[in-house]
Amino acid sequence: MAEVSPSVQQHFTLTRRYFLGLGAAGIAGLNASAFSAQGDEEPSVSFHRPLRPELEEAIAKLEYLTREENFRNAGRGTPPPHTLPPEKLREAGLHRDTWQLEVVADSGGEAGEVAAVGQGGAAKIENPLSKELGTALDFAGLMKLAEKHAVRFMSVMTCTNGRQPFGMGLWEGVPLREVIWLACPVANVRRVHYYGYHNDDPKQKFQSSLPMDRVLEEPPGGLPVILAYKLNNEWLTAKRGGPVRMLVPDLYGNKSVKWLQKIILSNNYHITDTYATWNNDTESHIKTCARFIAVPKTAKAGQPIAITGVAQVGISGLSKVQYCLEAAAGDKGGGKAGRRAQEGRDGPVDAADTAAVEWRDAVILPPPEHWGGGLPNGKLPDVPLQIDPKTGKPRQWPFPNSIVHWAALLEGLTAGRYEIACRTIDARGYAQPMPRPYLKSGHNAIERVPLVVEG
Ligand SMILES: Nc1nc2c(c(=O)[nH]1)N[C@H]1C(S)=C(S)[C@@H](COP(=O)(O)O)O[C@H]1N2
Ligand SMILES: [Mo]
Repeated sequence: MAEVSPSVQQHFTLTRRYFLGLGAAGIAGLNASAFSAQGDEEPSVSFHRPLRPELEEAIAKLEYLTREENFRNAGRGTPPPHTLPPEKLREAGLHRDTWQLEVVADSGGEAGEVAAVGQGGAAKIENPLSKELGTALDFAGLMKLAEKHAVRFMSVMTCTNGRQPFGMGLWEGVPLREVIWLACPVANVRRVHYYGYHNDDPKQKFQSSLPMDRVLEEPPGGLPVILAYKLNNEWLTAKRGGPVRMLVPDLYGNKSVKWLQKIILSNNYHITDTYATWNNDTESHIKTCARFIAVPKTAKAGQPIAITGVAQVGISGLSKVQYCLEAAAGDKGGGKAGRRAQEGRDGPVDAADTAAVEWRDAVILPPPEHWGGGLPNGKLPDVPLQIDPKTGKPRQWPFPNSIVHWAALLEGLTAGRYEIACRTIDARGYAQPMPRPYLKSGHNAIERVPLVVEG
């Protein structure tokens, strides 16, 4: 029986149509000779044969969007703010009825160690949104902006130091720039610094920052930085950083500050991120990398083995997911693929490490018809930015800063102890962990798992 890692409890039965939609190209890579014709529903793309039941069963356990309760959680604090009892949450402004957001100019030092820097002097803004002045933005004010500016998009939440993505969300929010324009910045704003509720204890502050430019405009095809208030079309829970969190779609999770309450516009161009002081490269774009979801620990010789996984699709896209099977180290002296990364050595994989290994292509699953995430009937609301409203289909697949699932069927294995490794090839042709193998800018070491085939 396939073992599902505890992080991936995203089980549901996909429609038959979804399997049929997998397409002939994928099946060819899965030893088509074993497939027999059947099927009673019109496939959505050209397709000859249904999948082998072993693979169909494994794929049926994958759900594209992560349910709120299945996200991995990161949110520091003593106590972590989401654990406060309801009345304390209200008091702390962590309820839609009491939430307030301040957008102020750097008064010197608040945005970080370094106060306003540069010849121009301190940032100037004409209409600070502050509690003191009674001008802070409340939730009703945010909803007013939302009437005109709300956007939805799908984006992966992933931690610099995480081995697996934390979750794939459909987020709704107001572009941060709309809120910043309310404050009328007029001069000397180079960086936007922000933090969330931290039990009113400066030592617990979790702060992040972005260049003003990134906030005001994204590259063509890019997604805006938003103040997110919904996940999977439901109000953002306290656990996910509600009522409002920052959501930065192309960087690692540490930029997406939860329980957001304060934004400081500043001439301080330095990175003031808490995460940077913890030995992380906080400016790193999300990397492309493959991870296993379900691989059996043991199997019988001759029995087809379905394996599934997830690929995190970073800024450089995805062209392939590959796997390789080697005799376990110590058995026949194999086990070279990604060994270096596995050993925690932080750097490029030697060509010699992977050349000896035969990498095979896995099937990358197509866009689902049932998107999961607890959406009623798995239907997306109108209309996430990555979806073409005319066709209802993704404009691109997979899209950057997302995930995609993959699957493969291993056949004809003889008894022995094996190791399976997986990797991505990004859209530029770089094999994981290249071109950015250093872990402190995002964990992308090659994953390997053992498999015992019994005679
Ligand atoms: N206020 C606050 N926001 C935070 C954090 C935190 O500790 N405090 N952790 C960050 C990090 S490091 C990550 S990876 C993401 C995780 O988001 P999630 O808990 O919704 O999965 O939240 C980010 N936002
Ligand atoms: Mo993180």
